[in-house]
Amino acid sequence: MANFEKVVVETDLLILGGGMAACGAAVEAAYWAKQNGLKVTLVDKAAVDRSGAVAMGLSAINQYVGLKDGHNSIKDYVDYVRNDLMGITREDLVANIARHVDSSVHLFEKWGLPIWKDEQGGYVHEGRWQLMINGESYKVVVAEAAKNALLQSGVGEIFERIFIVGPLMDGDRCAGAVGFSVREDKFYIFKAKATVAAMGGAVHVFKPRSAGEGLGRAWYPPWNSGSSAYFTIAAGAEMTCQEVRFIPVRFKDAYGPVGAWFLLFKSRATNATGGNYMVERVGELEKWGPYGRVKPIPANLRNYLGMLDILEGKGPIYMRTEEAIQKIADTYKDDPKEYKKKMKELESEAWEDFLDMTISQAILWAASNVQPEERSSEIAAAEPYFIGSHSGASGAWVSGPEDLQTDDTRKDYFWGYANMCTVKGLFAAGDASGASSHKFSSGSHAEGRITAKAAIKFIVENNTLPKVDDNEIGLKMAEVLKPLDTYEKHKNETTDPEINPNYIKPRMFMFRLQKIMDEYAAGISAQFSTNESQLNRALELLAMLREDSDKLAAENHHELMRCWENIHRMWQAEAHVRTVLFRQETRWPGYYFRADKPKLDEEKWHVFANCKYDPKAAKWEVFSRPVRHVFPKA
Ligand code: SFD
Ligand code: AMP
Repeated sequence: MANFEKVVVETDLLILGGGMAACGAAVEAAYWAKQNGLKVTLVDKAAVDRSGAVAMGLSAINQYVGLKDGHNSIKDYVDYVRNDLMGITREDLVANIARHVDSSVHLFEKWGLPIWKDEQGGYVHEGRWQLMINGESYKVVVAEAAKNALLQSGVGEIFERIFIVGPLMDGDRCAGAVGFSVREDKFYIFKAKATVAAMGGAVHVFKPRSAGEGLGRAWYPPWNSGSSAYFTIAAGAEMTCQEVRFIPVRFKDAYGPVGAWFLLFKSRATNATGGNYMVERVGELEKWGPYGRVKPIPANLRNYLGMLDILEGKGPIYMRTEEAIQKIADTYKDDPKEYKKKMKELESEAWEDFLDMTISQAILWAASNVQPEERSSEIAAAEPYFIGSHSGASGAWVSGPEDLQTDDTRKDYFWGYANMCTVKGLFAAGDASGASSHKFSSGSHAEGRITAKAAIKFIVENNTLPKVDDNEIGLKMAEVLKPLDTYEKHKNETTDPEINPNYIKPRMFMFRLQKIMDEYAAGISAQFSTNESQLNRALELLAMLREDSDKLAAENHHELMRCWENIHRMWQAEAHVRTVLFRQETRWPGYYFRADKPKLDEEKWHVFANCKYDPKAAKWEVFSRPVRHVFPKA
């Protein structure tokens, strides 16, 4: 076996990940740990300052309820999320985040994040729930507060560049995690009384549009690879909404955001013939039950109307940037000086929107001579991602807060500690927790805070370090490092290290996974459409892929990480395919279409589709759970 030093770390609370949810968890945990004399350990595969989805920055905070201004209520937000997710959402979880999110935003501002202000000193809204920010350094600001909270209070420690592979278990209780350094020959064993999984969602499970040297360019950051899903599945936790992937419509090829264009600049998107699918196809919305009639129209239905244009050969679809800018500037047309000033301002806002969060889109505009005030830009539906914090919903099935349960929901949605999975001592937040979409960066931070507080309560009430069998640790270490051994053993049996009959490199393995998902599980090549036979074929091919995962080979630390990232993706893929197969209807056209079950079926399928893997029996179970209301329906 590869010669790695074994490092054992004992702690009270273990926070896995260093993104928005983990940073929220760190701030809250530091406070409660100090009160209770506990230790907190945060582990990130990267450097907290720039890790996760917010690494490049963001141009907006997408969840701000504004309770203080009295414009919106918590119920308003719950109604919005329920409708956007076509009726399938955990209202207790959404409401819990909604009532805490504003305070996370106020903290961001206090820590130095510039939020746009209007002339009266109020926040500039992009849309009803979204605030405009100068967010290039958003993650650095949030990370600094998390690091200060943990390190200055003396309760915490932070490990960076440690890739977490999977859970440690003590019977039915989570006992911590194992991982390895991506820089040094060290294998880490973290033993903890409670563990928070906050390792983001997953990208590159599906074949991306990008090819060749652009391959790493996707909407979602390439380093979030399904570790949260794998961790919770491997611990035996119940998962939810694994079918609810997210497909963002983005500026084509560099994936620039569209929110500011649609909401702030009030832009239209039109097809090759100048038609507006949102107007011309409005009749289609009638087919999608009550959800087709709400405002805003759910994200998947907006996608779907555009996709119908593409299917009918009416592409490309263009964001009419030039028209939107002109329309706003026209309100100043009687004052040439003001008009010129406004045009300059709008032009710079357009560029800043990309420079704050998707720099490559600004580079693509520059490289292809696009001036947004003069020329439209193509938009397109991206490949599917798993991001339960945005407009998808996949994640672990977690307990809601006690005070938001009704007599009806208490039995199904509550088991003691907010955001605890169905596995004792294991908690999930941000993309790691499911059925609570539209939390975005701010809501994920708030959910991290909620989760850490509950996890500390769990520790105080269950204050024993779980036992971990040394034998099990030895087996895990051998399993984790195996790709290095496989490479060493067989590296000389080929003239090209990339191709060898005795092993498979992680890059090739990823291509194989992506091809299966793309062609059989409603990826881009399949026009986001699938059916029962295709899904069963995907499962056959995934089973063979799983067999071959035993032969993954790594030349160095970096490739070892790539091996495990792809194993994590493969498990996310399987949970997805099994759940799409289970749900016998089409509920989210625009995310995926079950061509053999092409209609919404409110009577039978107004339920959550949950799944669970039993690691001992090596068996999946997929089943439904009721959708119950905490608030009266809108
Ligand atoms: O509009 C391991 N999001 C946006 N939110 C907003 O509020 N405003 C926006 O403007 C947003 N836009 C946006 C957004 C996301 C993306 C990808 C883009 C644009 C391009 C959503 C938020 O970013 C998202 O909701 C939150 O970041 C979710 O928080 P969290 O904590 O669940 O995930 P994370 O921040 O990505 O952090 C993950 C962490 O896990 C680490 N990690 N650590 C150890 N071991 C492993 N195996 C690990 N695997 C991962 C990561 O390093 C990271 O620290 S808009 O365009 O949509
Ligand atoms: P995006 O850039 O698409 O991630 O959008 C940012 C925010 O605006 C998210 O909260 C989206 O749900 C929302 N959004 C984007 N486009 C629209 C639209 N056409 N109508 C309503 N909300 C939108």
